[in-house]
Amino acid sequence: MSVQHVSLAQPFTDQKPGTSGLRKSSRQFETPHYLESFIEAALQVIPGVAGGTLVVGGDGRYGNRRAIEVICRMAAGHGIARVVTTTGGILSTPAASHLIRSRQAIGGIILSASHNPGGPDGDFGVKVNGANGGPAPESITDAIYAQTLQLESYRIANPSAPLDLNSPGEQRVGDLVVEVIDGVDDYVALMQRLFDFDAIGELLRSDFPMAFDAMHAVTGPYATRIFEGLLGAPAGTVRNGIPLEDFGGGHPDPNLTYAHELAALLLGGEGYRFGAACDGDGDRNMILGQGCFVNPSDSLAVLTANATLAPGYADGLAGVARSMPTSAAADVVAQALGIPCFETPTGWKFFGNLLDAGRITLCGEESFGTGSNHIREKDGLWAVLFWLQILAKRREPVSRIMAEHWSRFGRHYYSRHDYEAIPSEAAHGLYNRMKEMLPSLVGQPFAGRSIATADDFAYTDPVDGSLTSGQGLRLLLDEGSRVVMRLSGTGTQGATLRVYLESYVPSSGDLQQDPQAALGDLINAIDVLAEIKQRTGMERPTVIT
Ligand code: VG1
Ligand code: CO
Repeated sequence: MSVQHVSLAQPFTDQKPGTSGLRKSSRQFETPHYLESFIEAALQVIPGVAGGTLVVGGDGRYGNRRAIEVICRMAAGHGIARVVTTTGGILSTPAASHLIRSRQAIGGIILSASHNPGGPDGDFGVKVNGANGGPAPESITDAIYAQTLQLESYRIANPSAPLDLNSPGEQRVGDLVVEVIDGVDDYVALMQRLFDFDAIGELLRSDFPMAFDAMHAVTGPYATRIFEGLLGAPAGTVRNGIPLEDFGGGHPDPNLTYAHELAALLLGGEGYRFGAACDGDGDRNMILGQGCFVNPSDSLAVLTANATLAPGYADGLAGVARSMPTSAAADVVAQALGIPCFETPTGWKFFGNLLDAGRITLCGEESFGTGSNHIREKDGLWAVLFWLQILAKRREPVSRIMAEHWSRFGRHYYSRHDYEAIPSEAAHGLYNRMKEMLPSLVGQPFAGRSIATADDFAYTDPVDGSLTSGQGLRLLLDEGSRVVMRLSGTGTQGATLRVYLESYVPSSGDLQQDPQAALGDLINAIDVLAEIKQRTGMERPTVIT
C-alpha cells in the first residue's frame, strides 16, 4: 500500500466542532481537503489509533459514501487495523454507539448533520465518538480543533479498488481490514434484551393502529425490521422508511413543524393510537398519542416514573439527568423516587461521565433526545419502544398516562421558541446585551413575578471536576418559573436563538391549559426585555415546540 502525504496550502480555520460535531453545508465539505483536514486532526488526537478498531457509518445523506471511502483510506494511512462499517454505510448514531462499545473500538466517526436537511444543498456533518461510545468530551474536540489550525498535511492511502458497501464481508485497503456488517442486527438484539417484545407485539397486533415516520432517514431499516418484522405491526406502519440522500427534500427533525404529516394523523382524529418519529441520524424521538403531543421533557419524566415496567430497568434507576434547558418534570419524579437528578449543559457529551460512573440510568433533553446507560448516545427507537412497553403494560391511552402523571406530580408547562437563521450580528447583539444586563435584573419585576436569579449557566462535572461555562442565560423567577436563552451550536446559516419557557403548576392547579396560553405572560415579558421581535425583525418564532 502506498500512502500519500498531501500538503495543505494553509490550514482551515473554521473546523470548530459545535454542540454535536463539525456541521457545515455539503458544499463546504466538498471543498478540496476540507473533510480530510478534520479527519486528519481527529486521527492525530484520538488515542489508540495504531492497531485499533474504528466504527464508521452515517445517516445515508449525500456525501455519506464518499466520506466512508476517504476515512477508510486515511485510517489505512494512520495504521488503524480495522474499520467496522455497514451495508450502504447506513448506521444510526445509537447503533454506532452500541457497536463502538461491543467491538471495543477506539471510537467512531459518525457522518451526519442529524436533523439538518441533507443533499447537495443541505448540510453534512462529522461526529467523533470515544471508546465509551459517546460524543467525544470537550477536551478531545478542543484538541482536534487546535490541531486543524496548525495542520500542514494529511496522510491518506492511495485509492485501490473502490469499497464495496453493498453486502457484508471483509475487504482490505493495504493492511487495513474493512469489515462491512449489517448495521441493524446488533442494535435490534440490544433492544430485545431491554424490552419485552412479546408484550409489545401483542399490543401492536391488537386494535392499536400506530404510525412511525422515519422521515426518509436512517431509522427506516431499523424500524421496519423491529415494528413490521419482529413485532408484527401491519405493513405500512413505518412511513417514509427508505433512507434517501436528501431525505426526500424534507427536514428530518421530528417536531410538530417538520413532522407535520405525522402530527396531523395523530392530532387530527384519524384513529391512530400512537405515533412516533425519529430524526436524520436516529437519536431523536417525538412521541404522540391520539389527540396528544408528549413534550420531550415530560417524556423523560414519564419514562422515569414508569421505568420498572421495562425488563431492562426492572431493578430501578440509579439516578436521572437532564440538560439545563429541559424542564424540571424529571426532577420532581426523581425526588419522589428518592434518586439523584443532575442538571447538565446542552449536548449529550455531558451525560457520558455520569453514565460511565453509574450515577444515572436515564437522561434526556428537551430537544427530543432521551436515552439510558444502554449506550452513550440518545436513542430515538429506544424511546419509542420504551413508550410502547409502558402502553403494553398499562393499556391506557397516552393522554390518560399524561393526565395521571400531572395529577400526581404537577405539570411543568413548557415551550421552546426557535428563531432560526437570524443575521449573526443581530443574534449576538441581542444575546450579549442580555448577558451584560444579568446582574441588574435580580429583584426586578418580570411577568407579574420577580427575578430571583439571573445567570449564565456554568457546570462543574461531578465526576471529573471539569468546568464548562457560558451555557445559557437563565432567569429564575421567585415562584419557580424560568426563561432560558441560548444560541444554537448546530445551525449552519446565520444564528439560531432558542428561548425556553417553563412554568410549574402543582397537581391542585389547572392542568389542562394550552402551553402557549399558560406561558403567555412569560413569552411577552421576555420579548420586551430582550427586544426579540425588534432585534431579529421576526414577528414570531420559526419553530414553536
Ligand atoms: C441541539 C439541541 C441539543 C442537542 C443538539 C444535538 O443543539 O438543542 O439539545 O443535543 O442539537 O442533537 P443546539 O446547540 O442547536 O441547541 V442531534 O440530534 O444533532 O445529535
Ligand atoms: Co440527531
